[in-house]
Amino acid sequence: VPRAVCLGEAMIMLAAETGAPLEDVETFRRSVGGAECNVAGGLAALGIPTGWISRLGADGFGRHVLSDLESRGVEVGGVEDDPTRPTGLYVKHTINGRTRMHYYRSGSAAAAMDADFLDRPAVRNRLVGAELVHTTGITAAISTTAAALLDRLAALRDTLGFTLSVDLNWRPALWRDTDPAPLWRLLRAADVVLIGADEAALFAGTGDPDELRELFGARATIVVKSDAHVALALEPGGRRTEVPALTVEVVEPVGAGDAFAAGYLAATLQGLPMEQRLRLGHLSAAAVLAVPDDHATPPDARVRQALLDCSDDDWA
Ligand code: KDG
Repeated sequence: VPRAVCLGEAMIMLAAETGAPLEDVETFRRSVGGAECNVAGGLAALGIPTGWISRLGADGFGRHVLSDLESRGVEVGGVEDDPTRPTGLYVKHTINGRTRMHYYRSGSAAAAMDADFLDRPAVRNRLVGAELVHTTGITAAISTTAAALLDRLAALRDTLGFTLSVDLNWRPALWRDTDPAPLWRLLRAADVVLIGADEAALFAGTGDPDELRELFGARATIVVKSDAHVALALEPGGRRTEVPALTVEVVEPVGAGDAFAAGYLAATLQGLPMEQRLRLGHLSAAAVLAVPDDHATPPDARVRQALLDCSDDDWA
């Protein structure tokens, strides 16, 4: 039984092989992305038995997503096939160091998730057994039915007792003309909120942890990753812990937030103190920053342990 469950859409990612205008790009490299499945892969790589719950098209892309996640150790028994809708796609295109995402996902199999999806035995059993369920603001954006599923998920948390973790993952391109009220409800229901200060400023008008706490309510531990590359955790009792990021050469940043979430949540499930949760978040994020994909294998266990145990001076 998975200890952690991640719920949300996975897609085939097609990364443009050159920074030419998109109309001139002829070759794309295939990979797999999707915020919640990135976190699932990260948790599994850090030794946490993890399931991913979603829907995929009954197509070649869906089969690739499934086998890719399985090869990374993610449990996929809670994934449903849809013969009538496709697996979503997105194109990742980096021009002059700026990455743009082009989504081809409306009407996807995952967008058809709805509140009743949580009643399927394969899904419900995994939620019943989970200590932690992680999702993101992207799931609130992909369809009104997926947004309704999240209200139901928050209600289930109250009866089943898992910890509900939410990463804001603010994606303005998915919210055009859509009321973000479901995302506010999700954030206010969460036990853990992971958020970047810059996206928080765009979404909520502030990246300040105390102001975010006012907006989201006092229930959650709020982890804010600031522009200055410091992660700050503000716990319900008011305790603050800050840990600077490692210095790394950034190849492409998309997915680093998901890796941070995986590290933070894995350390939480392992019962590590807050400083080490934030350190494991940074360590996992560093691995993703160094590759063009949205996910990466974290440093191996010996390196991780050495960095978790080192003094503050040696850390950064
Ligand atoms: O956090 C990384 C994700 O943004 C990426 O993997 C794709 O899920 C994705 C999205 O909707 O942008």
